[in-house]
Amino acid sequence: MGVTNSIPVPSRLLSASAGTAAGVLGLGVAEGVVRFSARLQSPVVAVGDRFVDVVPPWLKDIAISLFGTNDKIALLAGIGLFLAFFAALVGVRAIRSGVAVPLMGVAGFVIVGSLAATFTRTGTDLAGAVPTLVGGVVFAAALLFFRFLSHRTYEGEDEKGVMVGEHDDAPLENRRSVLSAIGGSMILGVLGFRFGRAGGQSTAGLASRSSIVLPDPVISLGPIPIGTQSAGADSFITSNADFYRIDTALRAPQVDANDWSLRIHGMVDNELVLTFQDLVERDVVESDITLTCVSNTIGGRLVGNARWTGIRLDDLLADVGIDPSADQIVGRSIDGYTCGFPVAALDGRDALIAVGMNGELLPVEHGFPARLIVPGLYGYVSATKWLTEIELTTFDAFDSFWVPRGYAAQAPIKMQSRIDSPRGLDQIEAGTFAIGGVAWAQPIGIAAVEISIDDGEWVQTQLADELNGSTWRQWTFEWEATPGRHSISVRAISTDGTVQTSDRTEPLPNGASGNHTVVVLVSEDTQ
Ligand SMILES: Nc1nc2c(c(=O)[nH]1)N[C@H]1C(S)=C(S)[C@@H](COP(=O)(O)O)O[C@H]1N2
Ligand SMILES: [Mo]
Repeated sequence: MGVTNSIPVPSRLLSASAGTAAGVLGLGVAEGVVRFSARLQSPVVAVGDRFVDVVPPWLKDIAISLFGTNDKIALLAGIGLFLAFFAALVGVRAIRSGVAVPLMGVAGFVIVGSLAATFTRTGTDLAGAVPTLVGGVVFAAALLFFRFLSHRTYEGEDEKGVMVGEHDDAPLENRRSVLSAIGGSMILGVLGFRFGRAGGQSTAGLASRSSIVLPDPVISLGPIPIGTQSAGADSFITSNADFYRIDTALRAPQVDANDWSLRIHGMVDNELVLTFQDLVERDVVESDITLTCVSNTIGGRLVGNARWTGIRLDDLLADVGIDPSADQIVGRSIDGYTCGFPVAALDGRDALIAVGMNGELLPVEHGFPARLIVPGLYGYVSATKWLTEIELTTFDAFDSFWVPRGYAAQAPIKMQSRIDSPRGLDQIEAGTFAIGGVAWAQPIGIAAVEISIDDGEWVQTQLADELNGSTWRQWTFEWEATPGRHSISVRAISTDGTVQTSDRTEPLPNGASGNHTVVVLVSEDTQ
């Protein structure tokens, strides 16, 4: 029968594994090469960055609500899974039939990766594509090698007259060389990844952060008064570890403070360039400010309160002199990200170029070595991390990063209030229960917080002490919980008498509004 003379085809599983292994090796080599120069771009991060740049804001908000601040990990994992699937498919095609189509597929991916790595947010640099090209060549070469190896194995059997038939599997000893090549490639690929991540450019920020110290403030604020903390509310100060992180950078930029400089330019009288040393030689101040993200949904945790150490922006800009026709201050990050806010926001509030957060230098994820913080404005318009430039311009002349993507050009933080305990659908026992939470109306502050149980009348809660108008204010309410299912809603009133609106809006385009409501299940007191 003709079938006994045909060369058996390596199994789908084996071919798919070989394809994946070639992919891991190619990508691992690419990620390893990245370590040698800051100009070399990681293909995965470059593609992810371009993806973040083009993703519509509503999809970003869905991703944040699904994955929270793990949205970056989710995106990278998604890219990884997609690539693994593609590499497996390429392996099956390349090993079991012709190589032309799969190699064209690989070339397609290399082109996409190279473009993403060449045209970055900060400019165009062909060198960025080098790791992708190297990785692509390694991927293709490994694929051809696996094809050769598996076919040689099978053809060899045929020549030796080993009975080969419709069954896919080669004898164990022949399959072993293919399997060990697969294993070897996987290991080499992972080592490449680790090499790329282990040092050089990828830890410059961390290294430089441990070589300098936080400057002392001219006048240091006292300890946070304990009267600011309410029963049932989250910690008044959010620790750096618990502070939410939102940015478009898949990997936090690693900035060496010794190479860093801040350029202040545009519609100014005297352009200025400051080194880190120049910056911290100015008067250093401290301020407690609650930062809020426009993507925060009602009851969400994309809000944090920290003590910031920094330099007053109004003083610095007074020194350079602002052209009276400039109406926008743009902060530009080392990765090209931009925020923009009104010159008019500098009305005496503590807008800072911050270098410290809760008594330490800024963590790398929160913008080391310097970032902007402006009380009362959402982070996306004001709080540029990894700050390298401040440009005075107009709203007519320039749109910051999120504006062309549908978010408002001007975005004061909306007054909000949140119930921290109980959490939604908590089960508690009947009896006295401390309902508690936070409310914010930066920079003017909160005058009252009210709750309504089971849609009843709004009743006053007990406010904790106010620290300043730009921090959140905590509140608590001693509730006699009765058995059953209850809903609790909260609303705030600011110091100018405005009552928080119950009209619900989405985060897009200028922040969510509406009352936070939780439903709680109260069981009979068991005592
Ligand atoms: N360079 C840079 N700065 C940025 C962003 C960014 O994407 N890149 N995101 C802004 C947004 S949307 C917010 S809410 C705050 C969040 O600051 P945090 O991560 O320190 O909490 O940073 C702002 N600064
Ligand atoms: Mo944000």
